[in-house]
Amino acid sequence: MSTPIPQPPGYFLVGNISDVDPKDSIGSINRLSEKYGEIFKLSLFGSDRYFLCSERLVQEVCDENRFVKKINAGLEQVRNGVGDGLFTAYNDEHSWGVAHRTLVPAFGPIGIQHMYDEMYDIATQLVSKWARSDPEDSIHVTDDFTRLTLDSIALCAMDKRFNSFYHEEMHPFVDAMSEFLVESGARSRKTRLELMLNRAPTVRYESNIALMKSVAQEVVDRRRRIPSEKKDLLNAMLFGKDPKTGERLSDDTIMNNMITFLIAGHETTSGLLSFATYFLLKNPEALQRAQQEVDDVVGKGPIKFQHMSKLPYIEAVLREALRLTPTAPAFSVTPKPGTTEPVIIGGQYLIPPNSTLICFLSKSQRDPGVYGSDADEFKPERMLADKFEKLPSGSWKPFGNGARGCIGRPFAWQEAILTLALVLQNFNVRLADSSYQLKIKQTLTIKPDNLYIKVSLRPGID
Ligand code: MNH
Repeated sequence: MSTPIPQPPGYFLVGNISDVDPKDSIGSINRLSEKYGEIFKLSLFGSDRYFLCSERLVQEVCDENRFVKKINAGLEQVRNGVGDGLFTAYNDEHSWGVAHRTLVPAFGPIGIQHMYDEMYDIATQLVSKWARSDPEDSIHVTDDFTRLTLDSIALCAMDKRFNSFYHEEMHPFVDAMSEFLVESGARSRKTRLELMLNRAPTVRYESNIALMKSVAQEVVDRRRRIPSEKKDLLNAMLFGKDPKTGERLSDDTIMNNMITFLIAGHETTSGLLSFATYFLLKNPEALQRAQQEVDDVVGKGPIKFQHMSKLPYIEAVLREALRLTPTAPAFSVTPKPGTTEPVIIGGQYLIPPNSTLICFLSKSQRDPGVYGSDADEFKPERMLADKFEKLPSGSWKPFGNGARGCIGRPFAWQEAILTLALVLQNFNVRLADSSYQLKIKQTLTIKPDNLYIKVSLRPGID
């Protein structure tokens, strides 16, 4: 016997479309989960989607022997811009394996150690900018963190300087990218007829894709013209060989991955740094403890690569921020190809083969069965290494799962620790408006909306 999976009453043809506010889908899903519990189903645009909101269900579908990543309707559209790039490649797409095996070492511990000095260079640009601001200036934190993360991935991965801190406006790549992502989502909700009748958004969409491609092409062309000895991702892609098959990446795959890194490599980390800052400002004791840790471990001198593994409380703050506000808020899986019969999950729910199962992190990472009745509160202590290591495996999945999990995790982690530590070392930080209430802005990722801070340089720093 299986338990029926709840679904809000829908409408003929459009199904549950009215249950999800496209501007606040996370809020909508959160509310539905409060009403229906650990699993519910929505029928959207002709297909059923199952939302998994508890630790145990997420844990179960993260078993790669039974489930694999699903390229859902939204990702299918993102392929219009980045094709077989790592993030959007199909599981059985040959070029995914070639690119994955070629790039894993470049993103590994030694790879990112090579990138430390360049990350530090960019992070100090943020510090210099803030140091020159008037203590009464309001700083749009998320914009500056986006400048930092974009410049950092571009410099570390492909030796390209966007120099975002020297410009009022963001680099055109940023706008093209966010419009492209938003429109990819919108397109997955449009019918073919709508796409045909209203061409204007498609024209704009295509010009955004062209802009992203031209930025990536320019970088590739320059490297071919002026070779470099750098051990970066671009050289790994241009000259590296797949250790398994000996193959090289095709030019198309290289371009797709360049754009993929620029996109995947900055939005999520910028959001993480912004949320971490927000939570620290709302929790003065945690802020104090984090700053104290930097003072004790680093003092006033330069922050070195060796410090990265010696800041456990900073790491706990980042983990707790990603738990409460996972900047990539969900990922999708499906029963393994070849599954012909419905599968049972949670010992009780019947799932048809080919269905989309959405691991909804904003809820599953707040499972009170794991985190207790204070699951909604920001408490970095629960993420200190000894406790973190004992958490059940489905309770913290902000970087996705298994072979298709985040390849940039060590990169993002180093960048986030370094930046947060550098900010706390140099500044006292406060909210520009102490009554600020968290509002979330979502594209494909989430960030705090309209978060402004004020900073003052700490005494004793030259
Ligand atoms: Mn990242 C995959 C979250 C930083 C590049 N990333 C994923 C997935 C999640 C994720 C979740 C799995 C998506 C899915 O299953 O559909 N990533 C993050 C978060 C941060 C992050 C929360 C920062 C914080 N990611 C980065 C950085 C880079 C990067 C930095 C690059 C420099 N991520 C990727 C790529 C993939 C990915 C590439 C796809 C990997 C694959 O499927 O082979």
